[in-house]
Amino acid sequence: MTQPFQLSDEVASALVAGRPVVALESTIISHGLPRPRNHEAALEFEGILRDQGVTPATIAVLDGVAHVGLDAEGVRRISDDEMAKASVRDLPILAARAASGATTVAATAHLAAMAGIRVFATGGLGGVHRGANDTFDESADLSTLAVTPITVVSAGVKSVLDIAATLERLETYSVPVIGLGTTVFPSFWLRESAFTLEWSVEDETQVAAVMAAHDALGHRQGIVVANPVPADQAWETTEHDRVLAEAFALADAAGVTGKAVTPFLLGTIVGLSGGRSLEVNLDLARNNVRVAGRIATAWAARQS
Ligand code: PSU
Ligand code: MN
Repeated sequence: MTQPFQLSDEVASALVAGRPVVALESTIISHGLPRPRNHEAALEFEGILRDQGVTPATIAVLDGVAHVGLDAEGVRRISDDEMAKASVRDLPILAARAASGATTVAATAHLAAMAGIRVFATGGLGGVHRGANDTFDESADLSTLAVTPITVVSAGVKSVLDIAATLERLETYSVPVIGLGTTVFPSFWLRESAFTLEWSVEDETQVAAVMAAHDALGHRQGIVVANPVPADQAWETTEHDRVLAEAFALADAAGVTGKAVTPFLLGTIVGLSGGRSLEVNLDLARNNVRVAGRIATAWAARQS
């Protein structure tokens, strides 16, 4: 059987040498951020890691090949080309058809873990959508983290979701959720949600210690590190609430369902907020990438 993914030379040599590597997803670039800011962001996320001495592994499927680590042309393609939003279940279909897809948190985590990458940065994790008791709309990000050993740094889950239900599902799946310097679960654009966490850690070495203990127990789930957006970069709560209410009304009127819901809401919210939500999204994602770089560095140091 051929290898189900292609490592870039840079990622392959970092993994062999035990140097820190952080996985980055491509759906946030293709479907979560508007052009041309998405391309700048993709390059910037990689640059933040390189500045820390960490190797970025941006993941996407290009012409049927799952790439773990993209070259400049790959980064351009996920930014400019129309491509499918690919979750785990789409991977075999893209492979068989030699098609391309931008990988979600679920698909990115799956491929990264197969490649031996232990740390992953995203913006906000997918979760249980509001109204899921009727629609059953629950992101495969959750069921994938139930079976995928990777530490995901996110600013909580997007406040467009049902956060209570999402946290319950993570509990059911035995996925640890750890606040970084906080016991309040963040909600993407906001530092806080209405929900508290049982566990918090102060720094990246403590995250690496939890990862080591998780491995020693034979656990194969992911670990969620909840990293709130810095206070001076968070969105104003009243404006956030006003825009979200409007966005939900528009999604309802447009009858958006399924995998189109998250990109629709994110895009609509950027428009309704006059671009403010986009700046916060970029800030929180940069912050997650930086923290993931530090965790990967602490993890690599533990292994040596
Ligand atoms: N974080 C962001 N922007 C995004 C996403 C995360 O800042 O666009 C994407 C991730 O790829 C995540 C997806 O997996 O949103 C969730 O989509 P869904 O709800 O359809 O599973
Ligand atoms: Mn969904």
